[in-house]
Amino acid sequence: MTIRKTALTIAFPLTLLCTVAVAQTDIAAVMEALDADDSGTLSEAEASANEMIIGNWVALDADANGELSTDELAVLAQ
Ligand SMILES: [Ca+2]
Ligand SMILES: [Ca+2]
Repeated sequence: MTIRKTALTIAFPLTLLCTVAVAQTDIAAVMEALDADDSGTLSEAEASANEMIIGNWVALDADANGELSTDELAVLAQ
């Protein structure tokens, strides 16, 4: 049971990424809400407040620079 539950937990956020449509305006709102230092990008610490973003951190951080730009977040809106 434990193994099955873990597999589901891993698979679910990826499914969410593909199926949930997030409006572009929501991406801007998410960025504004989470960007605690107003740098215009999300650090891993800032993103940790959002389970969906931190759960897909590696996939979202396309250039692997340790920060999420609005463009990288916009993947959630496609
Ligand atoms: Ca920031
Ligand atoms: Ca990045």
